Amino acid sequence: MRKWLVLFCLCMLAVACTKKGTKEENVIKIGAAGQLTGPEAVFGADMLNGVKLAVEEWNAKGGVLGKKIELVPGDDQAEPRQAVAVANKFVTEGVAGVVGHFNSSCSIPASDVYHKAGIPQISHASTNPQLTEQGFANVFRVCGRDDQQGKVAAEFALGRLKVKKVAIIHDKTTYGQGFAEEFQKGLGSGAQVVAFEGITKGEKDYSPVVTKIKATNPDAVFFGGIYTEGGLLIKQYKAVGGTAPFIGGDGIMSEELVKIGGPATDGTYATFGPDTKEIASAKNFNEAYRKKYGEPGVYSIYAYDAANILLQSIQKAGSIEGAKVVEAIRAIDYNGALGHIQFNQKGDVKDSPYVVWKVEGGKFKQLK
Ligand code: ABU
Repeated sequence: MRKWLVLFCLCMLAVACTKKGTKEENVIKIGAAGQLTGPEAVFGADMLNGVKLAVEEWNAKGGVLGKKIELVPGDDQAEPRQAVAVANKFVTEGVAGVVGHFNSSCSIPASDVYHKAGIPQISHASTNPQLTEQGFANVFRVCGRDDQQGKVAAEFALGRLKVKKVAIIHDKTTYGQGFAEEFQKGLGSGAQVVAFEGITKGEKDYSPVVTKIKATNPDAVFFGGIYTEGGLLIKQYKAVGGTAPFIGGDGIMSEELVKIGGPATDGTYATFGPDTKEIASAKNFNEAYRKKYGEPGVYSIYAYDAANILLQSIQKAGSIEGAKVVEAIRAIDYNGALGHIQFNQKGDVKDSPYVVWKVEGGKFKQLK
């Protein structure tokens, strides 16, 4: 009797193992990481929907290497510690690669986890130079860098706005402060920096800092940070009688800035990539995305291309083995929604043009 019981248990165990094995062998998992909840969740949804669209398109064509793609979302809540937790969870789940994270302060600590596990990471939006300066062969980004956009913002402030006095505010994050320092570097001796102030993210009342800034009588106010604080700062600065235009970067490029800051945001400038509504290669993406998810956010297309680069590289590598996929990403000559993408030795895109946008009538419009 005992013999039959042992045999029965062994059979049940074998069935359980086969079932698990079958599922794992039939899917390829990829991670999509960003701030899916919290005050910046709009950027997180933009990313997730871009990756979803790419995965749906691949699955509709039969998947990759004959297997369906399973998207594993990871919510880092824009918090570095949570980002590391998400990265460790992805490693445990056996993802073949990761799109994300959004915030540089999340992508950088998470990249250490992916590096140790040999998993490819492609950030769609993290622009702090440090991400790809660590010498990690598995780390890539499809967006530009803050040393590039900081220079463009400074050239615009000096050349177009003819500023002589500039006040700088940042949100003390890896991105916000780093971008502010790159902007200041770009100004050189061309303009006087009359204030350089750090704010605490998440607060609601910035009247002390905007009052201080107004008293310096700047020709422009630069802000390194995200739309959540950007919208409040602009609104509160204008409310105390400030008149200088704000200049920000990709972190404020969301209609949410206008929702938070209201009409005070009209006349605000931001550096970002060229308008994808004007790019022929982005047409199919824009139409497909709109049909499923509504109007794309500015970083949706970057997440879509990052996911496609990852999936195309797995296909090319013929394997989900990290080292082979990384090698395929390094060698890729990709023509996607954003146009042509190739990576340099560091894992940055070879070409990342920045242009200047302006809020006019409540909408961001690319300046000609
Ligand atoms: N690049 C804009 C915001 C994301 C980041 O922290 O880099």
